[in-house]
Amino acid sequence: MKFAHDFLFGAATASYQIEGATDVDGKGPTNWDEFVKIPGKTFEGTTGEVAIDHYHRYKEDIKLMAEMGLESYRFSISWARIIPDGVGAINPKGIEFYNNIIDECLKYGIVPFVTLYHWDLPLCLEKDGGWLNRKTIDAFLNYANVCFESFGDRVKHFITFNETVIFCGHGYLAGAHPPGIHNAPEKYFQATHHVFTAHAKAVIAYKKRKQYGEIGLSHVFTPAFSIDNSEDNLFAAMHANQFNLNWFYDPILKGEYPDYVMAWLETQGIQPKITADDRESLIIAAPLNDFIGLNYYQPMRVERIHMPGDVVEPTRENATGAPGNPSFDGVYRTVAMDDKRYTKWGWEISPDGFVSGLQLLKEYYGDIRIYITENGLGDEDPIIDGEVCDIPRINFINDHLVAVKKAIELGVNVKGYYAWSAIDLLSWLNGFKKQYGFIYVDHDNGLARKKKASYYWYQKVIETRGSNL
Ligand code: BGP
Repeated sequence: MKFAHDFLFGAATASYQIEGATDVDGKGPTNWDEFVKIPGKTFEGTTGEVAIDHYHRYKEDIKLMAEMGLESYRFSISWARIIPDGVGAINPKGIEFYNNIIDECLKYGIVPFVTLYHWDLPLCLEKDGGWLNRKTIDAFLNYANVCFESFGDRVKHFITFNETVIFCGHGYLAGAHPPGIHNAPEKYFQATHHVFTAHAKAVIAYKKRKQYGEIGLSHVFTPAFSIDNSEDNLFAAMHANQFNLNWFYDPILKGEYPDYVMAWLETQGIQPKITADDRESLIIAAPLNDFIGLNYYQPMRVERIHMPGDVVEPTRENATGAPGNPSFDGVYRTVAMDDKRYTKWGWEISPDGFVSGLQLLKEYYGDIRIYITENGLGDEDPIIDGEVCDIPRINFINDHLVAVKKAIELGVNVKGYYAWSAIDLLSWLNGFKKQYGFIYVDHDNGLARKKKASYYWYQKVIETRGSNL
């Protein structure tokens, strides 16, 4: 089977992870610019100050993407480049930079797929309470409107937020992302609610403009499966999916929160405060969402435990949920299983889990349009005779594209696939040690770019619309 002609083959990045130039041309500071200064937070103390200097090399990078045949490029806008203090004046240089990126993509026929919020919050807003402060909802709506106004004539695909569970979970439960707060479930749920409300308001505002594009949000997709058929562990998987899937998709797609999670929050006395206006926004926005983006890296294998609620701060190596950690409420724990394969960072490699997860999602939410907005292998790529031989990445993406094909055949409405990442970039907590790209960046040689084996392979996949998989 070939992928349909309107299926987009893409690749993704995020502003903080590639741009550098953190205080250039009027950009304001962000929560991440500040957070990485705290000793021990990132591998070898890496920061985004230079990252891979995409700010100055975007033409070279987009040219390489075009040569690879990329049909669509997912990138994010740094809020603080556009509105340096989060709420005040617009920085024309910031608008100009993203206009240049968009125009450069269009020059090659690459469809720009824009994320408005990929975790870098203007520092002033973070200092003012960040996502716990309701004012951030209005600030986001204002920022989103500036983006729609400035770029919406050429950008027809907008993602409001990237992975709420990660920036809120790591921000308020694990303390591994800004604002670095540990084990505060009440704050975590309140912050997620503010994000969903901000999303809903932005969706409504976008649709009012009649720019005739599509809008949705991306979530990290970690479907939970029980390690066996015991009643206890099946309960653990159900519970994990309620908290990690339904809590994040129900308010977006149904306009209401899952009863199961709400009832649990009530027993703990930590339900988020929801105003009548929030509720109304969620209800109005729900049917207006055009798609959901899924970032799939791995599923979760879970077993039931009975512990007092607490979260262990994850190590950098398993920061995004590799096995070993109890859930914040002490109800289940993620488990590494002998018969599964894992990456060097302990993330399970499971194309089958991808297909089953997509089927589960279809059961919950029907035919909603889906883009796979991230999927890829973090590795230390081998260099042999000067060539980057990232064969494990080729195998990984191959198997996951085959899984997408299977899911489509099973009736799941997947319209595009974005590999993470287009080019090697800064991993939030793992520095440059962990690579994901089709394009290698040589940090010992002035950040020179080089095509990897996977670059030529993906080029072929796109050229043949996946018929060689
Ligand atoms: C996702 C993020 C990306 C990227 C990716 C890989 O959660 O949206 O920005 O970082 O994970 O994560 P890591 O760099 O931790 O391996």
